[in-house]
Amino acid sequence: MSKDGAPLVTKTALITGVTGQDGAYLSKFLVDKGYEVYGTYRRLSTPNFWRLHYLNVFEKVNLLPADLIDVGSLLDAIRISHPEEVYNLAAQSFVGASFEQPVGTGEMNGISVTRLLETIRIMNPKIKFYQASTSELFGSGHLSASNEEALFRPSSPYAAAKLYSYWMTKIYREGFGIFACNGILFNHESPLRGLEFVTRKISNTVAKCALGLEKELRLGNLEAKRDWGYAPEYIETMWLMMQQKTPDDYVVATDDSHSVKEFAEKAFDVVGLDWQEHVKVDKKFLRPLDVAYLKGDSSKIRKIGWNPKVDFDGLVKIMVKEDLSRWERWQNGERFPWDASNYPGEDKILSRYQEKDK
Ligand code: NAP
Ligand code: G4F
Repeated sequence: MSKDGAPLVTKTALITGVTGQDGAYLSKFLVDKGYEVYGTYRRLSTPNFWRLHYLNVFEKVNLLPADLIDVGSLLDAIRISHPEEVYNLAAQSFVGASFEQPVGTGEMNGISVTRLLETIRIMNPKIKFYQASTSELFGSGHLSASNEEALFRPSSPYAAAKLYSYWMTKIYREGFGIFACNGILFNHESPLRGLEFVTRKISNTVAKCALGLEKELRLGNLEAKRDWGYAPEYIETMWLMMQQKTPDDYVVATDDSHSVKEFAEKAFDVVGLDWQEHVKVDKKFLRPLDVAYLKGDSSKIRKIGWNPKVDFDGLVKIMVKEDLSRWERWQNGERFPWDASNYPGEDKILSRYQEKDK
């Protein structure tokens, strides 16, 4: 029996991008459901499994080396794992970086999805396929909540590549009868979020400010609004859509939107500091194009049983408290798997926009 008393299922799933935020949470979720879980990771010069360790799931995931741009490795991952369900989460997931590496982002977030779909079509078209689509597809110009029918106006190389893979997923569903779903997920965050994303950058820096380890938080566009939810609740929808009778596309969101400024203000509130004394705007963090406003309408996925509980305030608290606890433990000499202690200050990382200014 699983933790919630439901009978355990014995299915096999393959997750691409198992080392990322969503990959780690989804691994834990599926392992707890009784799945045999395989996960792909890419070869790096330094191991990168801290999130799987953090969730105590590293020992339970079967690891397969594969790179999105290497078709043979994807083919082997499917041949070895024999999955009933493939969750394609691997991607170049940082919108900011997509302006600096547009070609690589196109390969990884666009063409590679066709590589995977082709592999499934040829090897075993009965495999179910989940594609990590995104609210970035909606892009700029929306003034109200977006549902599955809203217009797509991608505003970054990231979003353009994800739009291509969104359509390819639909095309393989309609053209080849593959059970393929697009999860159009709005921003979802957690203490396992990468440090370059704005929410975790804020929670981590706020924690350091509270402990006297840092004084400033340098941010770009404070006015951008996002629909931010809690990642562990979002990954549940990936599984949920794959259990339906027919494949479909679903928006996943809290249906609420807040600005970066509000996030920073609330985060400093959690530790009793005034955000205005610490936040500085730095144009290094502005993008050539930015989506001003994103808010979802997730009625469709809620109709099939999704019921998230964590709201904006709750999310900010979870993230700040966890980063605070980590830095406190670090100050007490405790060492444990965690990204921030190895991360270089962002001043150390040059951007192509800085070069342009010279
Ligand atoms: P993440 O933490 O950045 O994880 C991305 C994963 O992709 C990592 O495991 C990464 O491996 C892997 N990867 C990157 N390039 C690869 C390559 N060339 N070959 C193989 N693996 C590669 O992202 P996330 O937040 O978990 O997001 C998961 C997916 O959902 C992504 O596709 C993202 O675009 C999409 N999405 C995310 C959100 C969100 O708010 N989080 C919203 C909508 C959609 P390394 O660990 O080696 O880097
Ligand atoms: O945290 P962000 O980098 O996330 P963004 O661009 O919304 O993308 C995330 O969500 C997408 C879903 O909508 C995913 F598809 C994607 O993979 C990723 O997970 O930036 C959020 C907002 C942007 O408007 C950005 O310009 O925050 C603004 N921002 C302001 N200062 C900043 C900063 N973003 C970052 N990363 N760093 C800053 O200093």
